[in-house]
Amino acid sequence: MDAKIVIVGCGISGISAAHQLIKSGFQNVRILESTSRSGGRIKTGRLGDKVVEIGANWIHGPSEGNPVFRLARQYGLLDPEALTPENQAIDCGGTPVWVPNFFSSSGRRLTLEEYMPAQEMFDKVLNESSEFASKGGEPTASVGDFLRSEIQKQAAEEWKDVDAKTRSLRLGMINNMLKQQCCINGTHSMDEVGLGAYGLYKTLPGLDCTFPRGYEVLIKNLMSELPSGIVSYNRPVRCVHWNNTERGEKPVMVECDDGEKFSADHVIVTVPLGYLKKHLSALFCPPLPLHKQHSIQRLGFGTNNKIYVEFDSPWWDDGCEVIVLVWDDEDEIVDQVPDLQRSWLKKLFGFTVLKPTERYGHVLCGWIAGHESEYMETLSEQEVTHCVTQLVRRFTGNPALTPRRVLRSQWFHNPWTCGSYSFPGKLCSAQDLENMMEPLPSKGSQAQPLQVLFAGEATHHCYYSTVHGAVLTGWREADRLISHYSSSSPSVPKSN
Ligand code: 6YU
Repeated sequence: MDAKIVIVGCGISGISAAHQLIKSGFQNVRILESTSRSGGRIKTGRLGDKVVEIGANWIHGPSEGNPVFRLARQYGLLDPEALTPENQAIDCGGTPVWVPNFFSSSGRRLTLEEYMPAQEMFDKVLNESSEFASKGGEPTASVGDFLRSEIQKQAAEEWKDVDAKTRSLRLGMINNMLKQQCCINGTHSMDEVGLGAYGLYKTLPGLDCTFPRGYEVLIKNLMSELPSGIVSYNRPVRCVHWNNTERGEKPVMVECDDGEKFSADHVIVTVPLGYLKKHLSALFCPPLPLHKQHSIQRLGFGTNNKIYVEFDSPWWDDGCEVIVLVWDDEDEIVDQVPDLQRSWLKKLFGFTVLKPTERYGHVLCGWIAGHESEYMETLSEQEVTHCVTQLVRRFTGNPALTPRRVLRSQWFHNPWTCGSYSFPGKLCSAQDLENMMEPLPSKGSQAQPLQVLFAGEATHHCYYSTVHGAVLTGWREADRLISHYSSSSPSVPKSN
C-alpha cells in the first residue's frame, strides 16, 4: 500500500506500529527519532561487566495475555523459569512478594513481626483506594489524601495502646511504603495521584521477570525484522502541521529541528507524555483541540530513577530480595522531604537485590522518585556515591561499608523523555485516557480522517506506564490505519 506514514519516536510503541503496518503491506513507512538509538525508555547499560537496566526493568505480568512476554518467548529471550506454567499462573495483583530485610536509620535490623502491623494497615487502605475508579467517584481527592486520613484514623484506634517509640517507627514504615508507591506510580507524591482514576490500572497474571541479556535485546530483535533504513536517527521533530487543505498536497507535514520536512497521509505521534506536556504549544499546528490539551495536562508524568550500587560482598541475608530502609524519626505521614539539598536521599525507599548472584554478583538497585530524584540527577556521580555510602553505613551501623561502583539513571533531564512514565493525576478520569488516544481530526469533521494518531504508554486505558501497554498502543494505531484502508480500498492515496 502506498499511503505515506510517518512515525514520530522509535521507542517500543513506534517500533510496534511500524512492524504491524509493514506486515500488512504498507511500504511507505518512516520513523523519525530524535536520538541516535532505538528503544527510548527501554535502555540497557553496564555496571562494570554487569548488564543493568537504566529504564524498564521487568515484564509486568509475564503470561499469555502479555504481548511483551509472547515476543520475548518467540525470540528465546527468557530464562526457563519465566516460561513455566506455574510462573505464568502466579497472580499477585502486580505486587510481587519479595523476601525483605529491614533496616532502621538507627542502625538496627527490624523483624518481619515488627513490620507486619504497618504493612497490613497500609495494604488494606491502598486496596480501598483502587475501588473508587469503578464507582466513578472522588475525582478531586488524591490517593495521598485518602491514605493519610484513613491511616491516621485507623492508627488512632488500633495503635492506641502502643508506646510512642513503636508508633513513630510504624509511621516511618508507612512513609517508606508511600515512598515505594511514589516509585511504582512514577510520581513525586501520592498527593498528585487522582483517587477517582487510581484503580484504572490493571495487572496481568505472572511473576514479573527480567531479560537475562537485557531488555534492549527485545528491541534489537524487533528492529532486525524492519526494513533497513526505515529509521532516520538524530531527527527531532519540531512541529506536526496537519489539516493542510491545499490541493494536491498531503494533509500532514512533519517538520524537523534541522528544517527538513516530510509530507505524509498519516503521522503516528509516540513521544513521551513528559515531552508532550513541555512542548505542547509548539508541537502541533493547528494546536490540538482543547479537550485533548486538558487531558494531557490532567494526566500525570513524574520521575522514578535508579541508583545501582555494587559491593564486594553482601551485607544482606542470603535469599534477601529487597532491602527496606525505615527512618525511625518520622512522626508525620509524608512522602516528600522538607529540604531537598540536605536530605534528598531520604526519599530512597530501599534497594532491590539483582538475582541470580552468579550473574550479577553483589549489585543492588536503589529506587527514588519525585523531585528528590530529579535533584539527584544534578549531582555528580561522586556526590551520589558519597551520599549513598553514608546512607548504607548509617542503616547498617557498619562504618567500613564502601561501594565498588555506582551508576544512576537521569530520566528527568533526558530532553526527549522529561521524566519516567505516566500516572493518572488529580481530576483525571477514564475519559482523559480516551481523549489521549483519539486521532485527529476529531469525529464529525469533514477533513481527511486519521491525519494524526497517538500511541505510547500514556495512551493505554489500563496498561499505561508499561512496556506491554506501549506495544499494544502501537499495534492499536497501526490497526486503525489498516482497517481504514481495508474498508476504503478504492481511495488508497498514491505516494507523491
Ligand atoms: C515496564 C518496567 N520500569 C523504569 C524506568 C522507566 C520506565 N517502564 P519511549 O519513550 O520509549 O519512546 C518514545 C521515543 O520518542 C523515544 O525514543 C524518544 O527519543 C523519541 N522522541 C521524543 N521526542 C521526539 C521528537 N520531538 N522527535 C522525534 N522523536 C522523539 N515498564 O513494563 N516494566 O519494569 C518498567 C520503568 C526508570 C523510565 C519504566 C517500565 C516504562 C516503560 O519503559 C515505558 O512505558 C515504555 O518503554 C514506553 O515506550 P514508548 O514507546 O511509549 O515511549 C497500582 C498501579 C500503578 C500504575 N503503575 C504501575 C507501575 C508500572 C510501571 N513500572 C515501571 C517500573 C519500572 C521499574
